[in-house]
Amino acid sequence: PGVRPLVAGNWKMNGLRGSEREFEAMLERARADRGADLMICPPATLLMRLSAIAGNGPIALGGQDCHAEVSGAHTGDLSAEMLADAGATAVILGHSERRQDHGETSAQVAAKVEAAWRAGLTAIVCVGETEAERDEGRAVEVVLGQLQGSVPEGATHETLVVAYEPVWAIGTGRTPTAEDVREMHSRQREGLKARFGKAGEAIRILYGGSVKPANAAELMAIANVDGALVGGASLKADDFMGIAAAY
Ligand code: G2H
Repeated sequence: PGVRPLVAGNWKMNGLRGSEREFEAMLERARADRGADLMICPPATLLMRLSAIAGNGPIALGGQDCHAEVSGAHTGDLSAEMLADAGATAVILGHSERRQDHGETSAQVAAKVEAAWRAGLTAIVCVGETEAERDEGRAVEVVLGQLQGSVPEGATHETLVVAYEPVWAIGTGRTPTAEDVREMHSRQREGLKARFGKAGEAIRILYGGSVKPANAAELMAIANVDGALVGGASLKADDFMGIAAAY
């Protein structure tokens, strides 16, 4: 109640300095009246540059991962404080690509969430079942287990956003049925309310996985879908703003 939907773009490992033009085009169009909060999560190499362009404008910035520790000998990693220092106000954590490619467990994700909170960042925690888990009838169990394990105590709508991304729908062009999405989001809402009480009602649950302008309005109209986490279709201003136009 009272919390605006969020449309967040996850650029993944895409984007060079030339992408500034695309971001500027998004900003330009976002200045018009809109019904959702907007965010772009570029590769970390672009955070400071996009932050300088974004100013206090209508598009917030986020990172795509952070280390659980504050600093130290962790070659190649970035701390939550570094992301905040570079202009991020949020960070995606536990994306399925990191769970798969880097073997991240829910316990590790939870430690990263704590680190994000210490740095004042909102954690966008991703959960989602694989195709095999869905076929075995375990989708709800897997997703609620990830949610329980990846989110520490004390979450509020200001510190936590959940992104439900069925792994088999990521970058594949396949999307679950509206009924599948409704069921999965409603079960996650129940889980959040059971754990966080009133705060659980306001925590945004985004849908992610092959969201595009053509399917955004239908997906965003489903109960307990409070926005979208958009991959491929967030790279171009036309597509990203076309999705934001669902609000
Ligand atoms: C899911 C999503 C964004 P895409 O990973 O996180 O990507 O929209 O390309 O399926």
